[in-house]
Amino acid sequence: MKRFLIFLAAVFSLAILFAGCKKKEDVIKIGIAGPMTGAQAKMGTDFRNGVTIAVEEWNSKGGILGKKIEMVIGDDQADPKQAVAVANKLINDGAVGIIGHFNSSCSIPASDVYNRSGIPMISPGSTNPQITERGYRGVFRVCGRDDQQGKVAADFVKTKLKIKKVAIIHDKTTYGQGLADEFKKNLGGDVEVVYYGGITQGDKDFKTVLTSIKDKKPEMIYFGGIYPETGLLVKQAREINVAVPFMSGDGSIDPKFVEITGDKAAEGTYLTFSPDPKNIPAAKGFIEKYNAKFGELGPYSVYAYDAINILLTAIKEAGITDGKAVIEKLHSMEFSGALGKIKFTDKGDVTGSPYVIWITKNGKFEEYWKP
Ligand code: ABU
Repeated sequence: MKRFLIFLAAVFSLAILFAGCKKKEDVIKIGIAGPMTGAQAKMGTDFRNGVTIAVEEWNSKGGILGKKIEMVIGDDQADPKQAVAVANKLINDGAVGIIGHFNSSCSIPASDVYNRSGIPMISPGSTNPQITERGYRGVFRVCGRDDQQGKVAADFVKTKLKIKKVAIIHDKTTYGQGLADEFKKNLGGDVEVVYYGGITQGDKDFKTVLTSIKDKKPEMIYFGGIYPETGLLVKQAREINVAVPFMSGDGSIDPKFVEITGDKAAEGTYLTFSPDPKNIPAAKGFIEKYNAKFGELGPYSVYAYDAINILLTAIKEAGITDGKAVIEKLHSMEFSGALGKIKFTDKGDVTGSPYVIWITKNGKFEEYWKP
């Protein structure tokens, strides 16, 4: 009897092991990481929506290497510590590549984990230069960089607006402070910086700092940060009768920014971002699908769509999910996506600087100036 029970236990264990192995081999898992909850959840949701459309397209054609693609979602809550936990979990769950993260302060520590594990990461929206300046062969992004973005913003302020006095605020994050510093550096000696200082992400009342800025009489207020704080800053500035224009970067160009400011306060705000994908013929099909399934396109939805398509194309062309092979394929291939042609530099950046100036008009965003 005892022997029979041991035999049964062995058969049972083998069956479980076999089922587990079989399940792993049935699908190709891709990690999708970003802020899925919290104040910046809109950006993570935009990523997930863009990726969902691509995965459905691939799976409807049979998947890849004979297997279906499965998304594994990682919610980093825009928190660097949580991003590291998410990175470890995605790897343990068997992800062979990562689309994410959104916040540079999350992408940087998470990429240490992916780099150690030898799996590729493509960020759709992390713009801090350090993402790709640390020599990690498997770290890529499909967006631009803040040294490019900050320069375009400063050139616009100097040459188009001809502004002579600015106040600069940042949110003390890798992205926000980094972008504010690039903007300030590129102003050179032509523009006087009458105020420079940080606020804290998550705070709700900025009237003290805005009152101090008001006294210094800047002609413009620049903010390096993300839309939840941008919206509150603009709204509260108008409430204390600060009427000068605001300017910010790609982290603020979201309908949520206008929604937070309420009514007309956001009008005339300048933002740096890449050109409108609605004017790119190759993006038309994706945008139509996105509108039908999820509603209004998010700023980084199309970037997430192209990022996963690039990753899956590299896996397909490599003929294997092995990280090293896929990373080398990503470096050598040229991809035609919704945003047009994408080729990575040796560092993992896209070639060229994509930034233009947008303006907020009638509660929407429109392209305004090209460098
Ligand atoms: N680039 C927009 C904000 C995300 C980040 O780089 O932190």
